[in-house]
Amino acid sequence: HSSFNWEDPLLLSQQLTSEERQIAEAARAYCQQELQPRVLSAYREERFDREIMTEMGELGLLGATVAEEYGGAGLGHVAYGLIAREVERVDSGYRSAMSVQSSLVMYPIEAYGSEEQKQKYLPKLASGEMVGCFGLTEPDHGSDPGSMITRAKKVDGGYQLSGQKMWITNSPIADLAVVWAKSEAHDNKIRGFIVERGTKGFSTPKIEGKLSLRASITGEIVLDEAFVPEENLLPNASGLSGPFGCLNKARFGIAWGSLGAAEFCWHAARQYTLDRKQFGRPLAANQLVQLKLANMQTEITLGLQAALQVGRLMDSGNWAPEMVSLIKRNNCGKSLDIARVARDMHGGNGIADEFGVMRHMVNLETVNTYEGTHDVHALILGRAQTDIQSFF
Ligand code: TGC
Ligand code: FAD
Repeated sequence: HSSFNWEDPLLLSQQLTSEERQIAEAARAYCQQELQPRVLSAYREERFDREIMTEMGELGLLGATVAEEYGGAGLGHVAYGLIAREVERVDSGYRSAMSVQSSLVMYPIEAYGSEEQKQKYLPKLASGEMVGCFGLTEPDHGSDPGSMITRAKKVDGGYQLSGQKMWITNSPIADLAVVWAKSEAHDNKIRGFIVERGTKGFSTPKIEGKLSLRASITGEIVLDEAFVPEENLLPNASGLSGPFGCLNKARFGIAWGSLGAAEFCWHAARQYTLDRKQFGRPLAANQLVQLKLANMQTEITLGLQAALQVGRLMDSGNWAPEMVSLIKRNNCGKSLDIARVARDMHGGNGIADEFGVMRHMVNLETVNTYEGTHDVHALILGRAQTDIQSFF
């Protein structure tokens, strides 16, 4: 038999193509060299550095799955997942900025947009020259976005949008927003609109005081009779399947990304308990500590295998949204548990921001909540196996 690789127990890297391995290595080098040194002060100061988007764009990390003719990288889903894992190994907030741009802004424009919209926006979003955001959640409608009250009223030459979106990643710095609203001219169906910065009646106040995801910028979108020209309506999406089509992609990336954060915490807990001595020997010499490390290793390894399998199925077109719910829910929940245990294993040092584990822990509280909470994904999976919908 061959020797056991504790960091990659089931040899995930051997299951990747050489292109996928190269992408993961390039992403890791950037993230460790350029993002890791910035994250501590960004988190302390609740600051997102805008130039990160330009840097990611230069490296081809934005719109990984978007076609090359529109400036994307034309890669498969597994490659996208590997990028998310490397970015989130540093911070979930940086991965959020990347996910929103790639899956929630570029993807809908590519999948539902007109040729003119694709040519106008995608290359600039891919290079990081433009930043986008995705407005679905409202103050009173989160898990149940179908009940949204944001409205599009038909007017001469376009639409007038009114309403409020809440908890929107990137909104305060966004050059454009993909906003979902019920359109009176389309039987009150949910439609997607590209709203550009500078539109009268469009503003994006920043949400202050987050205890989680502090290195990501979050805001509202306020629409006060904001005029959107006809050509900025996404022509090929109607109903909730429009925004959910984007969420499938983003949730898939999060399933990989959250495990990147968990891996950071696992590796940190292993090294810390090897280095730190109590009662005259390393903490890692204790059975209780080794049990925790073995649990972390097992859950991360199984979670990565599941994410890889879903990625392969997505690339071959043989997938269902419930598969994505299963891995988003499990991997985020397990990552949050792992971060909490790693925090504990660091003792008092675990609460200091320099050690990074508590930052990951509080970030993962958001990751477990957004894009469908842990429990909402359980309800999706429950419905799919009982044929009984528990929510209305
Ligand atoms: P339901 O009756 O289930 O479905 C309504 C219509 O939507 C279609 N659909 C999907 N289509 C594609 N993919 C999916 N995953 C889909 N899920 C549903 C469905 O086929 C149907 O289509 P049609 O044509 O028949 O009308 O709708 P419901 O209202 O009962 O849904 C309930 C529930 C719980 C499933 C859903 O609302 C839900 O998933 N809630 C969670 C909301 C959520 O995830 N919000 C995310 C906001 S964005 C965000 O958090 C970004 S953070 C990013 C970051 O910073 O990284
Ligand atoms: P609620 O829906 O009010 O849920 C509260 C609790 O009730 C949860 O525990 C939930 O699981 C539970 N619950 C809800 N319904 C049921 C039920 N039927 N049965 C049992 N339990 C239930 N949204 C965007 O559109 N774009 C973004 O870019 C974006 N970025 C975000 C960034 C951050 C930092 C955060 C925190 C959120 C972001 N969101 C974004 C919003 C996010 O998607 C929502 O917070 C999430 O969908 C949950 O909605 P809610 O907060 O309204 O909670």
